[in-house]
Amino acid sequence: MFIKKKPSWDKFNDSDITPESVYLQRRQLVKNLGLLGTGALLATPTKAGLWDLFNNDKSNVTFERSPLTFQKQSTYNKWIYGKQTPEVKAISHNNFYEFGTSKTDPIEQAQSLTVDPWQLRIEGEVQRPMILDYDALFRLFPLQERIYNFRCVEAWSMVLPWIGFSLAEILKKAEVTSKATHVAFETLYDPEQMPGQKNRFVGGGINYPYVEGLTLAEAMTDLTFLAVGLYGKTLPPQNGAPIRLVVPWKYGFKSIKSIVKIRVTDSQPFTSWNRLAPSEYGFYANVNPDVDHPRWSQATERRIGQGGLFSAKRIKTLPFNGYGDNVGALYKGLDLKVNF
Ligand SMILES: Nc1nc2c(c(=O)[nH]1)N[C@H]1C(S)=C(S)[C@@H](COP(=O)(O)O)O[C@H]1N2
Ligand SMILES: [Mo]
Repeated sequence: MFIKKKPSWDKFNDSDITPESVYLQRRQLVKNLGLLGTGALLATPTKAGLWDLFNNDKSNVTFERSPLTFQKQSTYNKWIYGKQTPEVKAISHNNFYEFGTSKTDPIEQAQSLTVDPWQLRIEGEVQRPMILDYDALFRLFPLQERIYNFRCVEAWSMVLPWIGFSLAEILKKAEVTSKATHVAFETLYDPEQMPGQKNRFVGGGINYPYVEGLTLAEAMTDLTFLAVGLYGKTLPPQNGAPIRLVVPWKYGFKSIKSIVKIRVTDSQPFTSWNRLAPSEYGFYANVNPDVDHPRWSQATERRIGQGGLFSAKRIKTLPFNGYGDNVGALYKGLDLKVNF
């Protein structure tokens, strides 16, 4: 299938993408300076740059990732600004509180996560509930690669090449009923495999399983993606294998990992971060430089993997993370300061 029309959110140039050789050279430089394997530092928005300098080692990665076949749609691989994040950063600087709250806990703790067998249930307000097994996740729809900007509420960001398909594809197949208003998502609950679920201190106080939600209109927008791969291969567990949500115009916490349930609902579902700290994390969580987090500004962000040795490059944050043309209409008439 050929994509004839370039989507308006598709603004990368191929020249923006860093060749692998360049970042491998950079890694060698950091290694020569003796900076590898120094260990994790506390990563707060202000310290993300320091973390970026010191942690560059993926020697503890053992999880095997399979190459994926996908449509090399160069039209999807474009973006407004910046280069693709080096893979080593994307798979070693993570938030996945089921494995601990520091940025390096996921890569260190998640390698033994069992992702096959897996079951993903689609249920609730649908005519055709489904249970998809591991293989179905890769077979159900043609896989596409989409390079998206990704911004965490902690004011760091990356540019990531996801592989997967639109959430809308699955929802169309399941035939959403006329009562549906929202879609709820749930991560695997397995305290034996996830130390953060076993121990409240390790898991950052979240009431597990991790849950998230979207309005039905948000869920049906083509931009809303279910990723099964990253950098041409299946997802590493620390990034949410075998399947995770990617909602590029919202703060990263909406992009729930390692999903076992998609439930179409007739009311707004609970979401983990909103339940934990409602004054800090709203249901919508649209990226918005004009609405600060109570404890820090959201006007700028640190682009992980770009900039000099001593700091990640700081860039301006865009409304809806740059995707306003695509999704702005979903929020017509809504006060985005109240509905943050
Ligand atoms: N189940 C689950 N999903 C999650 C999280 C989490 O702790 N648990 N963290 C979220 C946050 S805050 C961010 S920024 C992204 C990070 O995705 P990445 O590690 O692949 O960059 O995952 C999101 N999805
Ligand atoms: Mo985040």
